[in-house]
Amino acid sequence: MKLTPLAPPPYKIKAVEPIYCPSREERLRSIAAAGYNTFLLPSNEVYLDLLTDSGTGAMSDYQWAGLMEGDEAYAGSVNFAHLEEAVHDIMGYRCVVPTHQGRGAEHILSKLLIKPGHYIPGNMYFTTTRLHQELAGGMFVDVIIDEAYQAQNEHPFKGNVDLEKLAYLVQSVGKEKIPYVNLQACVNMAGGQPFSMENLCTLREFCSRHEIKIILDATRVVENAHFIKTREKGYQNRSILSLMREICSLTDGCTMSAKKDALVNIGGFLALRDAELYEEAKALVVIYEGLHTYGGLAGRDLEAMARGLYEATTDDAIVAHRVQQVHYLGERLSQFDVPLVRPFGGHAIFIDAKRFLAHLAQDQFPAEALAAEIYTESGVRTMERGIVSAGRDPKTGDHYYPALELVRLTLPRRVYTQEHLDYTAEHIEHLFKRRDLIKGLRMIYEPKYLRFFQARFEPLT
Ligand code: PLI
Repeated sequence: MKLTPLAPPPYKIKAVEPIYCPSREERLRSIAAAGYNTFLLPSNEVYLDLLTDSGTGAMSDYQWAGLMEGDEAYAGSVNFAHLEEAVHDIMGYRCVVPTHQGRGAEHILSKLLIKPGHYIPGNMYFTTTRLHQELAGGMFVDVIIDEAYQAQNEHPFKGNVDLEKLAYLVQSVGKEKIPYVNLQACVNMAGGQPFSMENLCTLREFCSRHEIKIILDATRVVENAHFIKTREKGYQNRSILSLMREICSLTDGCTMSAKKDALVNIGGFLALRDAELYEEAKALVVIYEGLHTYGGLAGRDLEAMARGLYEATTDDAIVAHRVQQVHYLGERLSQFDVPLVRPFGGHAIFIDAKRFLAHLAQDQFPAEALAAEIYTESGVRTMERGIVSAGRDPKTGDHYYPALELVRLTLPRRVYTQEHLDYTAEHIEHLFKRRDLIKGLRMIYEPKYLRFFQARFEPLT
């Protein structure tokens, strides 16, 4: 694959954080002590941290300045008013409930709308989202297009909803049992794959006809808007801000983990159009998060979030450079024939561990084993997104066996440089050459919920 040169970033570096690369012996000791789970590594034993893009980005000087303007009043902080204004202006939703992060919003939404026996269709599961749906008595139903499960398929909008699958569900269970469609922007577990505006318009038409709400998971909606602009015919001359407004106008509300596209280290919100639902959400947020004007956050966090939302959506170069960095890493790895999910998504490059470690069965946890090996080889921390993340079917207790068994190399926003990406790609190439020697893992400790965070493993002998 031809390498597209990476354009210089639209920012310069004002503060630096020293990093240290542990020796191979130290890395071997660290990964064993972490039970071969990269989530359990202390971050000072990690050289480059590509675990997640969640809360790991660099804020701008304007956002840092906003921290000093935090109004830490218990009730009615002015920073909440700034956040409300930003969400209304950029996304069009009038009712905003701040939460400590995305899953706080998912919790309140699930309690608000899901009753036992409900079905929640969505374009592929996300770990915390599905768990909150299940804990509220609902059942997630996957209605993403089949192409999303084909790692090699070059479909530009693999995050699209399959309207036939959705229609079949509505026909089988009845629209009364479907409180909303959960539409995720840049579908994380599929490789950061966007939906198209055309698909969203068709979905809106279908849902309006059947009186079903659409709730957007807006966590990576700015990246989704970028892909509509660059991949969908007719949108090339549109600004990210105008695309954001159009996407949100076709939905009834959103959950947001602001730790991603809103460029902050902590924060989230639930936004709604319906004023009655908003009243109920306010009643719930005081139980689980905090008063409805702070939702578990400090005033300064609300300010950084309001500023981050504006920054991410009014300077189109920020998201463009971020996506280019991801694609640069993908192209570098492709030069070495490392099997990757195609096309490259918005926040991360995903290695297809089923093909990288074709000699391992899925219940030998190939993606978990590969993430551990990448750390041992290079000091780079990545994340498993396969059978461990998928968890177990609550009814049968069996593992879910997801079609995609992936290792995610996630780029924090505005943190690493091209040299860091080159280092990562070159070390994974070395590993790819000796891939036949990599052994599978056995799980020796499994927590009840979201096991990927805390499970422990040992190498198979
Ligand atoms: O980590 P939270 O609670 O702020 O957000 C939960 C969440 C919801 N939706 C989506 C699409 C996510 O990606 C998400 C969190 N993602 C994490 C932590 C990640 O590493 O991808």
